[in-house]
Amino acid sequence: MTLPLLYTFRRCPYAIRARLAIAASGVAVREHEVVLRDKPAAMLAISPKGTVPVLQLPDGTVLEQSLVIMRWALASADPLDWLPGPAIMDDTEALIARNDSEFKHWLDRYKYPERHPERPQAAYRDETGIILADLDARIARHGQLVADRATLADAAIVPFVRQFAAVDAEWFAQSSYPALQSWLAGWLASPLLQAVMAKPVPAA
Ligand SMILES: N[C@@H](CCC(=O)N[C@@H](CS)C(=O)NCC(=O)O)C(=O)O
Repeated sequence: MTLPLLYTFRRCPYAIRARLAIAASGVAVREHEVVLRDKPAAMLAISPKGTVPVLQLPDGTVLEQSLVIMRWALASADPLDWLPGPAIMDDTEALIARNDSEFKHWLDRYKYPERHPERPQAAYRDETGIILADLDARIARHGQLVADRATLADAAIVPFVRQFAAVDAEWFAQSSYPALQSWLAGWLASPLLQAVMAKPVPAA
């Protein structure tokens, strides 16, 4: 049986969220670990925009956005009940939209200050303060971002918070977001995130 083929990159937060949803669904896929500076011709042939993740289904359908891949996986099977019901749908969409626009914008500048020398690195970090405080308050209130259990929103956002926290782990550890810190620690320790972050076996 031919399995869907996922073009992925281990540390890419978009690819991580796709792998998380695939792992949560239990749907089997093959993975192709991409070298971003040398993308495979077969991937560019089906998805010329050249970003990962990309998922090619056995019928030839190509899914080229991480959120589309997440929803496809969870529509196939959702044993952990990650797909948001109507009560949390608006919150889920708003949180992910803010993450993928505003938070990602400041994260890129905080992570690569040398590419954005107009402002000091800490200024970029400070721009995320309102978002971090909101995430922290949500987790303190609900347990996870939008509910008392992990859902699509958590899986879609945690790879970006992981990346943010790693820029300056000492700063993150002493920051005033205790609920966010323990939420991230819980995810990092979870078998699901650990499984999707396992180092890929180099191709022979
Ligand atoms: N909107 C896309 C964004 C994916 C994306 O930007 N991925 C980055 C890696 S994290 C990428 O492939 N960049 C192309 C490159 O670096 O050449 C999605 O949600 O899948």
